Amino acid sequence: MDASSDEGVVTEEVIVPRRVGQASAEPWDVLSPVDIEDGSGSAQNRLLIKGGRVVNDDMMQDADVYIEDGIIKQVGTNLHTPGGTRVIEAKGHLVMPGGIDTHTHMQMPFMGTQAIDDFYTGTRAALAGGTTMIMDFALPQRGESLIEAFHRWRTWADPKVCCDYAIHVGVTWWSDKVAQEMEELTNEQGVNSFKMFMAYKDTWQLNDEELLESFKRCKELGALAQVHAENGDVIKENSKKLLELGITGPEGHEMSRPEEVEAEATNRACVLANQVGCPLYICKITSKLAASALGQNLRRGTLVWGETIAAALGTDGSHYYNPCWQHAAGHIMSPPLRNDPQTPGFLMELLDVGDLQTTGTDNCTFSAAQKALGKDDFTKIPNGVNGVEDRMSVIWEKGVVSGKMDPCRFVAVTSTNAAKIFNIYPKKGRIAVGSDADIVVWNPHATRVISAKTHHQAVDFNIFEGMEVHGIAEFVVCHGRVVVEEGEVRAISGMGKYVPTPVFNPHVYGRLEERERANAPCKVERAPYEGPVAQLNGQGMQEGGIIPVQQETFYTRGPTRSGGVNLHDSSFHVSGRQRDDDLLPRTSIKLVTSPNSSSSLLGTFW
Ligand code: URQ
Ligand code: ZN
Repeated sequence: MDASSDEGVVTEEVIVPRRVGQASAEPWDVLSPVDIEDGSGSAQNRLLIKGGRVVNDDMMQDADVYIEDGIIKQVGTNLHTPGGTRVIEAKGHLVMPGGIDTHTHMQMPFMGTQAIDDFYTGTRAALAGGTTMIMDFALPQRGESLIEAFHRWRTWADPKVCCDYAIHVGVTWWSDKVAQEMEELTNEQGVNSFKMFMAYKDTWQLNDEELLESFKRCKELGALAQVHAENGDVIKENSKKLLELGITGPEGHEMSRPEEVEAEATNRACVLANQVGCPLYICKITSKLAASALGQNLRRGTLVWGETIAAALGTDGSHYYNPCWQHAAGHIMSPPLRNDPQTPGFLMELLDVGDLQTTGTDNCTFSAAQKALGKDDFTKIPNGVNGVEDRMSVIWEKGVVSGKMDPCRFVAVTSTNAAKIFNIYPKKGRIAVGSDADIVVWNPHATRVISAKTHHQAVDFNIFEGMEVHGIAEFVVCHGRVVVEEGEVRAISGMGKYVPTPVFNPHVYGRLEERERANAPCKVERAPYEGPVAQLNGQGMQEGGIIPVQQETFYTRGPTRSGGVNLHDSSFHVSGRQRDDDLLPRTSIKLVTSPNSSSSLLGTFW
């Protein structure tokens, strides 16, 4: 769809990336930035996307977009562009900010193996589907330095990524060292979000006290606290029970962690975060109950944001009951897909109305052979599924084509909201002058059938297998460079850059200060208490449950000269207590009269 621009004939410059010394580039071939910059491939830095409809989260307009040196320079009509500008004809297409996938795990070591999509295949597939940025996780093992984990992930990603990326860091254990490293990561490495796990008992799970400490630390640092919200203790208990019943198949996975196990943790995380005034982000909500729990907290004023994922929007947990073990195991992820066919539509509607704000994929792929590590025990099936390539199309199909949301809302939930929440807006997430030229030219009417046979991911399984979807990324521009052209992916390994995410995001922290001022607790001024005070026996307890009464509370007059009780003193107190309450109850009372009395009342009451 190349064409000359109206402003006169523009020599068309077509790029055919070639590896130095190779006759032609294989479609899967990659170029390093050096190949491009040393003149072997022509560096295209002027691009005009013409005739399309620009869609941002807040508006749509028919406009052209001019790009130079990776940045959007002009948006409008009748633009003046310099000679040598490449033109992409976008008539009948939507020109949208490239997708931002808030939740991926490329090449992650997990459950004894390693996710099979790495930072190259994973980001190349992302671009193929219209996603131009991913947010991955550096997850230290318990006891490991967070900073070392962060740098390890950087060394994995930087040479391979074909698109930009950010990193959330896992707080998988707690100590003063962790607290100190969190500060270094925010101050020096551009990390503004930390993830705590409420599941994965005995590995990454934090208890409530550790969650509170990590939330307080996030707040001190101006960072966003993320949680994986499932009750890991219940999951461990249920898993043991199910295995003892001989339920070892993938169906046991969802049985072990029903919706209420996700909802309980979601609510608990909201309450804990709210009690310490920490902004909270709930990752990958997959159930109605958890989404409803988040919504209730949201409406009580809790600062909480919710993410769901392509898998939960596009399919459901019925697959766990498929008689084919591999098919069922291929859908294993946590929290699991739900066996309620209404769930995908329910979650999509919450995205539209704003109870949920972002969409990730939790892309963490394992081949059939890797999944078979759990062939005899569902707790050993590596958790994780695909999504990074198909997220945009699945949400377009299930969200826009279904009439649940309009294209502006689609842009919000696939790109802009993520940029705002993670404080990289409008650098990312918008078609505007000055924003990064990460753009997708979207054909809303074209269709494709999703299949592992044709997808760009390395994994041999696709949870959306056979699904026909509308919405195709005809062109994808990343860093101002055309990396997808009519379905042809021209990924450039290492072209992506790490994107620092700054702390104290006004979108997240902007209202916290005022809110805390408005809700600050204040003491009540009152006269000091003058009444009786119990005595403690040193261990903080009342001795034997008997409350020793301060003698002076009953006797306002001192003892008589002989040391006896002054009979003018009262024997009971206004509090209702009696003088002898502290004495053990007696079985009988022996009346003793003075020696010289002859009262017939001598005897015994009981
Ligand atoms: O739980 C996660 O976020 C990681 C460990 C991948 N596994 C998964 O099922 N999502
Ligand atoms: Zn995850």
